[in-house]
Amino acid sequence: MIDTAIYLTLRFKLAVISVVVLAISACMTIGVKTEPPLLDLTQTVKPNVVIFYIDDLGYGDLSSYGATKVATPEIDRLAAKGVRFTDAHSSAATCTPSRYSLLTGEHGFRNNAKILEGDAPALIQPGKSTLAVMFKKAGYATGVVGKWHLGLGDGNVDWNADVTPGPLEIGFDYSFLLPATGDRVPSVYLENHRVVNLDPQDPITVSYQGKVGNRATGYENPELLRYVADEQHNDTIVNGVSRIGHMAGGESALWIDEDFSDIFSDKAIGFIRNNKDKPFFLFHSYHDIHVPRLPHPRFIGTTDMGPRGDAIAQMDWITGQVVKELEQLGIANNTLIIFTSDNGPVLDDGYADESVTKLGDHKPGGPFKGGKYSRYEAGTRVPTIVYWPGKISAQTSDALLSQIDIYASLAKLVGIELDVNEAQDSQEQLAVWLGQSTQGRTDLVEESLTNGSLRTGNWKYIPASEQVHSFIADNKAIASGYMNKPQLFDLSTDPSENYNLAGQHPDKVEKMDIRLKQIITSGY
Ligand code: NG6
Ligand code: CA
Repeated sequence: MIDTAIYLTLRFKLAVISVVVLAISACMTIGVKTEPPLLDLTQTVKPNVVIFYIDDLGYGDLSSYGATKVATPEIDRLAAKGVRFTDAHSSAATCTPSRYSLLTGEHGFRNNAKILEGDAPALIQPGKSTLAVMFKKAGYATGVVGKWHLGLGDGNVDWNADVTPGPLEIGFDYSFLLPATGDRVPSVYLENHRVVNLDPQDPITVSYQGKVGNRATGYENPELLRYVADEQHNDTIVNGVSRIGHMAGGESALWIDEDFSDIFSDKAIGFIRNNKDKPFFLFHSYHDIHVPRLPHPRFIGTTDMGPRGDAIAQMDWITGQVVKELEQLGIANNTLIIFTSDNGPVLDDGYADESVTKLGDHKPGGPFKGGKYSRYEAGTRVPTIVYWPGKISAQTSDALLSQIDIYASLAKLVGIELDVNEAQDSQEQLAVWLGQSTQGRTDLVEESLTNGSLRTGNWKYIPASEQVHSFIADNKAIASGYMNKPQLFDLSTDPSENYNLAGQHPDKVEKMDIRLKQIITSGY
C-alpha cells in the first residue's frame, strides 16, 4: 500500500514536471516565433535606403559607443535594435576620399582624391558608375542633402549660373547642398543647379587666390570674429566667422550656420515625403560635427563640452527627426538605415571653440589612438549602425568592414549586377551589413592623409612614410602615425596601437608590405 502511495505521488510529481517542461518549451517555441524574421538574402528586395553620413564623428562620441558626457538617445535607439559595428571603417581619415569611396566603391587614391577647396571641379565625372546610378538602375528615386565636398563644375565654376556637373549628373534626382565644407566659401546653399536666394544684381565671386570684393576678413578685422581662427581659416567673414577662401557678393544667399540642422532636416524630410510611394535612396550628409561648430541656440548648453558636445546633441536630434518621419509615414519597416561618419574625430580644427578646454574626460576616439587625418585606428574606425526594423536582429558585430563595401552590398540587395570594372574595391558583404554573418573582410586598406595602412585580420601595418606630417600632431594634438619606420600592431591584444611589433615580426612586415602594394596597384 505504502509503495503504491509513493509510486502514485512520484507519478503525479513527474506529470507536473512534464507539464511544466512542456509549457516552458511551448513558450520558448512561441518566443522563437516572435523573433523578427531574417531576410532571405537570395531574394531581391527594394527597401528605401537612407545613409546618415556624419562629419568628423569619432568612435567614442555616442553614448551607444561609450560616451558619458553627451547623450545620443535617438541614435542609441537605432543601435539597440540594429547591428552596432565595432570594426567598421570609413575608407579614409579625411572627408573627400571617404565620400568618393562611398559613392564609387573605389579607393580615393585611385583618382587622387584629396581634401578639396570650395571651387574645385567635380571629382566624380559624369559617366562614372556611382551608388546613385546603381540605385537608379534598380528603379529608385535618389537624393542628396547636406555637405558635398566632392567638387562641382568644370574647374571654372560660375556660381551665378547653372553649376554643373554636380550630383544631378552622376545619378541623383535631387540635391540640396552645402557645396564644400562649412569652413569654406562659397557660404551659400545650392539646390539642384542653382544657388538658393541669389539676387542676380549681387553676383557671387569666389577666390582661393586672394581677396575679392570688400567683405571683411579675419586677417584684417579680427575684432569682428565670434571665434578666433588659425591663419588657414582667416579669410572672408560670413555670419561672424572667418572661412577658408574669399567670397564677394551673394549677400541675400549667405547661410546662417545655426540654421543648418533645421534646413537640412526639412530638406531630407521633404525628399522622403515626395518619394514615399516608390523606393528611394537618400544620402543625408551632415555638416555636424565639423567646424565651425555653431549649433542652433536651442542646443547650446545641452552638454558641458561646449559647441562640439552641443553639435553632437544637435546631430542626434536631426537623426531622430528623420527616423520619426519614416515612422509617421508608415515606411520605417521598409527602410534600411545606415548611420556612420566620414572620418574620425578632431577637436581644434582651426577655430578656438572650447572643444579642447571643455573636453574633460570625454574620449572622442574611444579606446583607439589618433583621429581625423591620422594613420592610427581612430582615423577611420567610426561608429556604424545598421537599422531595419523587423528585418535584422539586434546585435553587436566585430566584423571588419568598410563603407567602400556599401556599393556592392546594396547592389546585391536590390538585384543589380555590377560590371567588371564597376566599384572595383567594393566587396559584397550584404550578409555582414544585415547581421547574418560576422565574417567580414580578410583585409582592408585604411587611407590616411596621403598613404595607406593595411589591416589583415587583427594585424595592422603602417608603412614608413617619407613625409612625416608632424603638423597634425603639432597643431591638432592628434597622434598622426606618420613615422619614418614601419609599425606593426596586434589589435587583438593592443587595440590602442601602443606596442610596435615590427622589430619582432620582420616576416609579417614584409608580407603585409607586399600585400599592401599589390592592393594599391591591382586591387584586392
Ligand atoms: C583642412 C582644414 C580643416 C578642414 C579639413 C576638411 C586647414 C588647415 N584645415 O584643410 O579645417 O576643413 O580640411 O575636413 O585648412 S574634412 O572633414 O572635410 O576632410
Ligand atoms: Ca570629415
